[in-house]
This record gives sequence, structure tokens and C-alpha cells, in this order.
Amino acid sequence: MSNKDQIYKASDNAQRAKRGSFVFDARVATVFEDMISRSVPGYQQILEMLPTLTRQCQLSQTAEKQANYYDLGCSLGAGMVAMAQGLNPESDNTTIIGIDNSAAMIEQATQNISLIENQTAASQLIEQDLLESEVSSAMMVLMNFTLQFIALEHRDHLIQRIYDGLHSNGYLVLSEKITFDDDTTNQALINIHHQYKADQGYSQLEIAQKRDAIENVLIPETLAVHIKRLKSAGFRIITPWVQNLQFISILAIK
Ligand code: GEK
Repeated sequence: MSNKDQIYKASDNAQRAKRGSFVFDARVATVFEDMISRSVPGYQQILEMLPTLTRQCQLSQTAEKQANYYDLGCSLGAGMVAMAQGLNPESDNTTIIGIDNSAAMIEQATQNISLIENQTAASQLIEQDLLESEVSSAMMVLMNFTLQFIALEHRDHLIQRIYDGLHSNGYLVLSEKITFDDDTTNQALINIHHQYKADQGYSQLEIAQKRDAIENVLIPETLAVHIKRLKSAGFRIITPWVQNLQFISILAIK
């Protein structure tokens, strides 16, 4: 487990103003594992199922020349490690590619990823903006809570590029924080989520300060909007496979 997340603990107004909007800098990277585990209910559950999804994805496809497994917005590489666990160690045409535009994340991911190298597929970490990155010969693309940080106007095009880069029968696993059209439902889930964070040891001040910092940085959409976008891109199977409060994961198959 990484260091404890205490980024929003300070009650000092000057410090708070200095911090401004949420960014994926070195400070966040250092505590990221603790932060995401205590903030996103079901995060560990998704990671635990990923080896099974990856194994089935690999088995359900005909052997292709090159099979890439992407983790877009890979942070510290937890998704890459989980996908690697599901892959057949005998397959020699497989590469796991992690992409993230945070230098601090990529730096800290490098050590985690060195663990994969001994076990299975080749792996690659790339510091790059997803809007400029290439997705090709993909068997599986994981976007675990990343699309929500991409500007709304770029989301359709990015999902279309992912679809185009997948082999047929390829998987996209898209996890997102969602919002609901109905205000009452929305507010009820927000309240439960804040209680979840309080139960994980965050103070009311930390919860409020994080909420302010992440506003306008993380832009959630409704499940209907996600499904519509995936349909328009061309995916033939689209289904949520995990939901914990407003945190969902959708499986889309080409
Ligand atoms: C996990 N998937 O542990 N280009 C590249 N990376 C980006 C961009 C962009 N335009 N915008 C944001 N990121 C991980 C968790 S965290 C989710 C993903 C969260 C990166 C950003 O640097 C960060 O590492 C990641 O997307 C989002 O399974 O913090 O809630």
C-alpha cells in the first residue's frame, strides 16, 4: 500500500488557495493507490476481475499477428499488472502498453511494471496525451476512470479511435464516475459516496476540499450518454458489468 492520502487535510486557507484545481502531480502520484482505493468504491473489485476478463478476451479471439493490451490513463500501472495476470504466458505476440500524460505517474509506474516483465508479456510505458496517442492491433483497451478527465468535445473521437484500433471481438473496459438525470437520485448517491469516504477515514473538511478541487476537472456523464457514444462508435455488445454507487464499469465488445 502507498503512503496515506492527506492532500486535502490542511484547513489553512492560504495552502488551500495555493493548491487550486486537482492535478496529477508528484504529490498525488505518491499517495495515489491509497487515494483511489479510499475514494472509488469498487476499484479493487474491478482490478480483481480484470485477469478473468483479459483471459476470456484472449481466448475468444483468433490468434492475431500482434496483440496489444492498452491501459489508457494507466496511473501507477495497476490495470497493466492485473491484465498481465490474465494473459497466457506462452503467447509471444503480446504487449501491454500503458499511457499516461502525468510524468510523475509514469515515473512511479515504471517500478511496478518491471514486475510484469518477468512473468508474461512485453510491456511499455508511454508518457503522452491520450488525444495524441495511437491505438492499434488492440485485443483489449482498459480505460479505468480516465475518460472522465478528457474534455467533453474530444470524447466521441477518442472512443471512435479506440474502436477502430481494436481487433474484431476486442474488448473495451470503460470505468467511469457517472451522473444521473434525476437530481434526487444524484444527490442521494453523492451523500452515500461522501459517507463512504468518511467511513474510509476522510474528514468532512477533506471531503469538501477534494470535491471543490475536482469540480470542472472530472466531468461525469450519464450512463445513457456513454452507451449512446459506444453504440455510435460501432460496438456490438455494450453492458455495465460493475456498479458501486455512481462508479460503474462498462464492457463493450467490437
Ligand atoms: C487505475 N487507470 O489505477 N492523457 C493521458 N492521461 C491522462 C489524461 C490525458 N489527456 N488525462 C488524465 N490522464 C488508473 C486510474 S486515474 C483516475 C486512472 C482517478 C490520466 C491522469 O494522469 C491519471 O493518472 C489518470 O488519467 C486518471 O486503474 O484519479 O480518478
